[in-house]
Amino acid sequence: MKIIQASVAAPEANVGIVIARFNNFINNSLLDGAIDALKRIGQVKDENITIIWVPGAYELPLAARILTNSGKYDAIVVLGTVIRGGTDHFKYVAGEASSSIANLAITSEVPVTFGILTTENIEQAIERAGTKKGNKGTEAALTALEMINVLKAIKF
Ligand code: INI
Repeated sequence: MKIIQASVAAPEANVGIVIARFNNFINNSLLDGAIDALKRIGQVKDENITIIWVPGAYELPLAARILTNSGKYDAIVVLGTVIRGGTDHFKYVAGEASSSIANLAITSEVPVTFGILTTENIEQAIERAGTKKGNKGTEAALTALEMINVLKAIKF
């Protein structure tokens, strides 16, 4: 039996973080959580982390794709917050962002992790941005670190 499991230490990794400005009072906490996880847990060097701001969650996949295409990054962490409003806008923004990001990871073979909150209201978003329900940015960064090492172990 062969079992492959990876650690989250990736001291030589280059990581891109793509983050939306829309709802940035929440996204800044996701970013803090992601950077903390990359540096403190993953041992990623400060100079090997690149942060790209875009207007909203809808724009995240395009910027992430430019980064995966560049060949310079071992993983991309995507951060944003989509909060349900009075119309269907939420559905299109969140749906497009999530399916495009999933698709990008598969087609590029670069881990692109999903740190986008999709919530009913601001309170739920705050709970998931470093308060009682954890920090989705931290989670997305840890997942990126583990996937960097998983891919290293399974790629020939
Ligand atoms: N962008 C977000 O990141 N979160 C939202 O909650 C949101 N809502 O609800 O409208 C949002 N809209 C902007 C969108 O991402 C694009 O920037 C815009 O549609 C222009 O393409």
